[in-house]
Amino acid sequence: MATLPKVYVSMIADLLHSGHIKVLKEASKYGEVIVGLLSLKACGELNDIPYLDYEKRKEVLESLSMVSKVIPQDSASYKSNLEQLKPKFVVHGDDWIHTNQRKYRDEVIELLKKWNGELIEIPYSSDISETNIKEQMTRLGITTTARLGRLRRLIEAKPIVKILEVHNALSALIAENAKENLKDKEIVTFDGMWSSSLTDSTSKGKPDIEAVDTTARLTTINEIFEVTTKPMIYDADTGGKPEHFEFTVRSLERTGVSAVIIEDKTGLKKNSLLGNEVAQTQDSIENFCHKIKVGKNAQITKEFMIIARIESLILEAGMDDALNRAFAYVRAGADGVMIHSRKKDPSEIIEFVQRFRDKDKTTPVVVVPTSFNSVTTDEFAKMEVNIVIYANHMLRAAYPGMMKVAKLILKHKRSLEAEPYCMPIKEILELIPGTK
Ligand code: SPV
Ligand code: MG
Repeated sequence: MATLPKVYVSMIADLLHSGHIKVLKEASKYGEVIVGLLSLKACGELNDIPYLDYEKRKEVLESLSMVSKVIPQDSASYKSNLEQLKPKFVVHGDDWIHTNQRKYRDEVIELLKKWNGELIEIPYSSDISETNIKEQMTRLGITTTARLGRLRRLIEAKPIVKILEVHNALSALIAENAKENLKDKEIVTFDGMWSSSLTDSTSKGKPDIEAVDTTARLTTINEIFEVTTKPMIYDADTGGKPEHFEFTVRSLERTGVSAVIIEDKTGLKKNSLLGNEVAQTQDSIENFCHKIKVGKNAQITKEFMIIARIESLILEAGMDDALNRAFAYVRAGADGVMIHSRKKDPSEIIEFVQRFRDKDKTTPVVVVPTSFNSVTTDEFAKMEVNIVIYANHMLRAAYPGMMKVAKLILKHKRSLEAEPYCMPIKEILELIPGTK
């Protein structure tokens, strides 16, 4: 019996719908359909993180009669799979001409020429698409567990996870919706949110000394979670006493927070960016490891992350101390380390990450480049940093605008002169969907 020609279809197939079925049905008319199913890493390259893991998506596809085989596609590029299979046909919806996948389409066309293959493009049905379904799901909201687990998937999938500070629901909507179109039709967004002790305290008019209690912090987070879907990393300062930290971990998990960061300081906590200008004490390695272990034992989900923050560089205890602590905290069970610095020059951060990565290739590394702000996210990704947190910028951006307008009203004894610095009333009324 003559063998059928090979037909290659690449898919994420997260939420399978009639658009996918149409492509697969059409593909099966040309021969034996092999689906290249995008791995989590490949999805990350397309900035499209699926809800379902690889095995679940594979199981669904394999049960379809038009699919003869499902193989992994480990990159957004089809090159490796196509060169291996040399299929007669590649079938795709014609929508990719207008998206960030265009460069992969061009590559497919070039590759197919080598063995006289053919690209078949099926008219895309814009009424049903994964993007539309995902947008509708976002509008409906997200469950606690889905939000909680998402951070780990993002770390696995993306070269770098970008996190923005939020201190109330409105700033969180910016983290949720801010979007920038770069060249090559690449669309960049933030991946998640940072509940900062500094900005949550400051927006409540209190100093950053653990004076705002966990209940008040969680009230802010609940308001944020009502209107957003992205995962959150929580700044728990020192984590308090180990006996208290246990309760914090469980409260955060119940709320749907993905990770907590605790810093290895003890006594009255002061903000790190003050460094040794104020009295600050670092905890012993032994005590802090104990706190990490208590937290890990307390957590109920397997996805929740406890990240250990090392203050050695902030407190000028030296690079070797920072590294010793990092390895000790990982051995104690920390799911990641955050290294902090208040120097403008990034060299001590670069050295720490290099020396840490020499010995530990996998534990996620987090940085907060408030001071060393010249380094780009792409550069951090190259250094094998996993998460970058822009820790205070929303609050710092809002305050000068408010102060300027307040002073202009005082100066001119009316608001006319302040108007150019304010958002038009019509726009603020339309800012939040459902206002009208
Ligand atoms: C925060 O945002 O509260 C932080 C980061 O802990 S820093 O202010 O740089 O210490
Ligand atoms: Mg803090």
